[in-house]
Amino acid sequence: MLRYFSVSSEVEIINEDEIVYWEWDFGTGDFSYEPSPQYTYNDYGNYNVTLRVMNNYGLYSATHLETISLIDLLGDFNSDNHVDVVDIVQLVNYILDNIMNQDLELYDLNLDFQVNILDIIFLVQIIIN
Ligand SMILES: [Ca+2]
Ligand SMILES: [Ca+2]
Repeated sequence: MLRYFSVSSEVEIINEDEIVYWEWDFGTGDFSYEPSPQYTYNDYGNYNVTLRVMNNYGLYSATHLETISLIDLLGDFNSDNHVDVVDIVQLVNYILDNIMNQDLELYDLNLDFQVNILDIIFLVQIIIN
């Protein structure tokens, strides 16, 4: 369940040419001092990512804070970053419209190689939890 998060230091506070120091705090106790680090989170959740930079005169910027949400998108059939009743409707429509069991990889949530009512139940449980 690794989720990959890429950040870049496009901060308007200081002219980028003058920045000599970057301090990223990924909200996990891990830091990076690269201009555009890549960081992998081990768990889903909300993380406060902060960036502070220093220019060549030794002046620090204000801390730039962004909260990122890493969520499990299993069951997000319409790719709107939410797993909700709209996805249930899409799954129900799929089951009603298709008897060939195509797109198993997408719709077979409980991995029994069939797309049927059990997958709807599985999806409902995802949403409830
Ligand atoms: Ca969705
Ligand atoms: Ca299934």
